[in-house]
Amino acid sequence: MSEEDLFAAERKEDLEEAERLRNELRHHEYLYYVQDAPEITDAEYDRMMVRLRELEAKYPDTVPADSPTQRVGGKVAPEFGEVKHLTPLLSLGNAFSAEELQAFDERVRSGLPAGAELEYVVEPKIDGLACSLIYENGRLVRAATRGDGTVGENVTANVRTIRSIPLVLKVPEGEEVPELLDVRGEVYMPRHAFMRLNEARAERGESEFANPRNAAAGSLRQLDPAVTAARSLSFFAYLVGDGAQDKHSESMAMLTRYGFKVSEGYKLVQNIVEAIDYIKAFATTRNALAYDTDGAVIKVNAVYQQRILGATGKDPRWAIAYKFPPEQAETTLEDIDWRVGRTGVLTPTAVLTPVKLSGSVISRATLHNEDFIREKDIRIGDRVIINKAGEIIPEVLRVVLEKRTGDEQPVVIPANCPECGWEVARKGSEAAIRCTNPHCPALGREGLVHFVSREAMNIDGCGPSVINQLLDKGLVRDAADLYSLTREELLTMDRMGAKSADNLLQALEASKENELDKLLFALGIRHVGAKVARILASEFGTVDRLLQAETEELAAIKDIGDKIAESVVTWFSVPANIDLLERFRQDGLKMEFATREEQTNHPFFGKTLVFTGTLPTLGRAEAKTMAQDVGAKVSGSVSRKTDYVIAGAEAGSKLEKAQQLGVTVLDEAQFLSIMEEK
Ligand code: 3BD
Repeated sequence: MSEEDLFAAERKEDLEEAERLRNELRHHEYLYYVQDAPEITDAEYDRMMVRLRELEAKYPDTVPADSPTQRVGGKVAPEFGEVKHLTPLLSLGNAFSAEELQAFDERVRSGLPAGAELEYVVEPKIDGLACSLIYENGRLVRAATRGDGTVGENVTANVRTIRSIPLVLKVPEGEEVPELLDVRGEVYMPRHAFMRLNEARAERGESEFANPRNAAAGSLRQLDPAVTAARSLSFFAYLVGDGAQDKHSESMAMLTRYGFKVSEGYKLVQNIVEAIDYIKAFATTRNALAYDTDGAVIKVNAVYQQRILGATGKDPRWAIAYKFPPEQAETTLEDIDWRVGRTGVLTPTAVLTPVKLSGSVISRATLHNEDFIREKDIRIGDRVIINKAGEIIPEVLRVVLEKRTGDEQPVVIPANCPECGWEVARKGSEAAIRCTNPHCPALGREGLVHFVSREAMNIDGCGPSVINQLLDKGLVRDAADLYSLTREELLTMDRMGAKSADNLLQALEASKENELDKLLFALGIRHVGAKVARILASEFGTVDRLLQAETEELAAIKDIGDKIAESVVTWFSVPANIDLLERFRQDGLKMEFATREEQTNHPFFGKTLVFTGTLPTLGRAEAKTMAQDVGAKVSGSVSRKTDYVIAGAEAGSKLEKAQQLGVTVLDEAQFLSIMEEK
């Protein structure tokens, strides 16, 4: 073959691989962000992304705008343009009682021909912000906020970063791709993301968002899409703009097929009584959802009936929002409890006279920081209104000033750390007050709690009470001491039976095999969260290499800023920290990150495997992990993209399909022998 031919052949192969990776990544984004049912690990996803970036960098002019690599376009918008909506985004009338819902139902029925069959759809009302997404020939071309309903803000670049929003509609084979589709829905921030964001902001001394809704709005209005991308926003679709379907429920089903998340648990009901029953039941289960809801929306299902009913002003006559009563209660603030966290920040918690709030008894509420207390002029002895911010953590909303007696005491900001007595300090404009003692015992304790936590070293059976005892008994002073704990030592502890002790020892042993990113995160280096830890681990591969890195080298890495770089270098310059790492090494911790180069050589790397039937010796989960560890993707269904099917006893339709498609079928022995290669 001539050199030119070789080049052409390589190019063809690369482009095919890139297209395969794009489809795989889209599929896994869908499984992860829409279905909530990932089939591969984050590390594996990242690896595919890295490989795709590599290939795309080789042929930059072949990169499609809707490649998964292009979610963050990199351009910072100077400002947001205005967008006129294709059809206005309607408003929504409110109801606050069952009677008002009955009245809505009567209005609906009197607006329709007598005896018309009437169905409603009821769905959770998500507390986010309304947006319109325009798809032309199946591709997302524009996204806009609701604005005043007629004109909104162009937030396309930011919306593209939301991974539960398909950049390309997943139109099933045999269905026509719509020329134009206007998808409406709610952009929201899940509670855990909201809490993490606020924690990080508090840590940096920035003001916290009052609720997930504001956080979502603030995140969507970022000029830099990279900031939005880091904010874990999500999206639920609730309407197709032009009503191409006959029924709302059909639109929802279509949106589901196209790859959107639609309101979880929406329900088709036959009358208003069933709708009210649904809402009553939902009121008790909504706190279990991962996001905030502030009510439920009832919609007439038949689109022709919606047309007959029309709208009064901006409110459709065919839909209504039932709003839950605000979850608030009044009580007395008895005291303020200042605690020191892992980073040395003192946070105030209100100690309250216990009061019932939506089903639970509340006796503590967050006060965030000193500024919060000052702004609300909170005093000890005040009657206060509390609510559930993010529906989970109670918060002091305001003081009931009318009930002041004059006996209330102003809040004294502690001058000394409640844990060690050292002075506290407030830096510059930061809201946070910190303990100045670098060896404050609180740091150690909270640091250990963090070290063993799930996202860090994931050491089960080592909760805060165990850690407190270990410290109190002098059995551990730092994280490395955990690894020299003996069974006998553990058995001297309260409520620690032989079984718990063995489990803990086993969990410690297992944690030694953790990849480097877990350890880096566990160390609690300032500004090194789980994500940064993963980047550092994959860039450097070993602790020793990271240890030698200079600030400039670190800051040159994508997503690592000066602040992080400095913090890492500082941490590694402290002799006690180096000592800690040395002890980890002696304890047998792995401290390495399986690098891509090692894996890419494996015959299963980047291949898609499907397991089916019962394997003679391996469990399904075990086989899956083995394959993933060498960089294979494990999928649940056989398609043209499947590279290998590993079939055991009683393999059914998947095996048949594999044979039909000509996919290579292996038995367990063959699978294991390929696993051994490399
Ligand atoms: C939700 C209108 C209709 C299509 C008009 C019936 C008012 C915010 O989960 N359906 C939902 C949700 C909101 C909706 C409609 N279905 N309108 C809906 C909605 N499941 N949140 N809203 N909106 C969206 C609004 N937003 C800001 C200012 C004024 N109105």
